[in-house]
Amino acid sequence: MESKRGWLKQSFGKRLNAIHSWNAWILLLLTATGIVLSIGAIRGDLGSFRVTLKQLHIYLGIASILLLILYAPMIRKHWRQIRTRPNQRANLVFVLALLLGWAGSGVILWQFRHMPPAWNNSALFVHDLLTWVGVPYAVYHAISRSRWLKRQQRLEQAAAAGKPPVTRSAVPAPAAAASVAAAEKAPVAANDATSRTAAQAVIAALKESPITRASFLRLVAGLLLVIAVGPAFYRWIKGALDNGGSATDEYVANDGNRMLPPPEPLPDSAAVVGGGAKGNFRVYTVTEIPAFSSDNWKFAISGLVDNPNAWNWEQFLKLKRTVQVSDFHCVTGWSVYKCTWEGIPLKEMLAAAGVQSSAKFVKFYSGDKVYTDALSLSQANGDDIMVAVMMDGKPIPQQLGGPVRLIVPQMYAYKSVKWLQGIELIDKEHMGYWEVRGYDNDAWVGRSNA
Ligand SMILES: Nc1nc2c(c(=O)[nH]1)N[C@H]1C(S)=C(S)[C@@H](COP(=O)(O)O)O[C@H]1N2
Ligand SMILES: [Mo]
Repeated sequence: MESKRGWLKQSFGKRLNAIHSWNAWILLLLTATGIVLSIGAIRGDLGSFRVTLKQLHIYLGIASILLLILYAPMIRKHWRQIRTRPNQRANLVFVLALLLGWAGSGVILWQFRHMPPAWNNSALFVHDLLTWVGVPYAVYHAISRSRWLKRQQRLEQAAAAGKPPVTRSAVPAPAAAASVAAAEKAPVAANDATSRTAAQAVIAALKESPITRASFLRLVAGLLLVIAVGPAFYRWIKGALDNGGSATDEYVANDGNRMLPPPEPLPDSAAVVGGGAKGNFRVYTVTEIPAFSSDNWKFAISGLVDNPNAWNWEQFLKLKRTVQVSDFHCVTGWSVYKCTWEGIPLKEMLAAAGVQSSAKFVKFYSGDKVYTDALSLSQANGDDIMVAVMMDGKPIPQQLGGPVRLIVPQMYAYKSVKWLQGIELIDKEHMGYWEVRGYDNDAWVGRSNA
């Protein structure tokens, strides 16, 4: 209450300024945390800090929404104040649209567990798009309105008018107005002075080159930003709007795995019964992306089973496979729909291994030697859980977890261990790589109690 009165006591301009600079700082921190969070390649380096960082990003986002709420009652007056400045009005509309868009999509992503996956996917797209557009804009805004550039501009104007530079603080508006008024009041001599000033102004305007140094610098800053961000933005938007999974084709074409012979697709797989995956995977790893060769690749099931087994590639390819179509959802919001997976149903593999009654959990080991995860035995016996070898009729490429990865379609994909090489039946619950670092062990999509 006290602080609120204090806030309201301040002049309108002061409050606007405070909101503006708070907004700038929060935006800077949101950008920094958001960019770090979005880089797939440093997930492993961040480890559990990633979860903290995400929480921080969310708090900052809430703070920025609070600022919008503080600003809301001021908007009418502010809008009127800048009625003669179309640029400022355009800027205001644009910035408000950005902030509202970020806030709306951010809240959806924050509350992803209560949202349908398609909402998360769209929200992530909007959040990313606004970032690609908004952050360069904010940088440009900061440069072009920086005190330094404004001073440049004043210096130039002054130079063009042949006068010593005038700084805003040196001649406050009232003083300037007073001197003009005084000049008008004075007789003859003043009249002379007025017309001289007017004439000088005309000449000054003529001298002013259409491209001033300040506007040139602004142009350069804008161009540099476009050059710096443009190509990456182009790649991102191409991938985001591409519904056919062209990135996957590229991974398949440049696969670093050497698995011979290649798996022969089943008819449903060769015909891609799902019609082809819709969307692009984001390649996630917590290690370097490993490469495998059929010369030394092995797959084993062991632990509390009657028939532990190990296969080399050729033997593994003889296991009976089936084909299924399923969606793939990452906990960070993106989804790939209608993937046609071919592989060995996990429950068949478990049945063949002869699970002992003391076994309660199934632990999965990645060939990256770092990543693990686990399912309860009853979860692991779900019909659609697959030890996958092919996607859309092609071998799973290295980037997407090939030669063999786990697919748990109804859970967030951190359960879908890439480069799967080991399955162990255990009697105690095991917390997987991300679960240890703060992810929910309950990973069901859209039906969580968390
Ligand atoms: N070995 C391993 N498996 C993994 C991960 C990983 O980092 N390492 N990331 C998980 C997460 S969080 C997701 S969303 C999916 C991503 O699969 P993709 O890289 O094929 O898109 O893999 C899952 N399996
Ligand atoms: Mo994920």
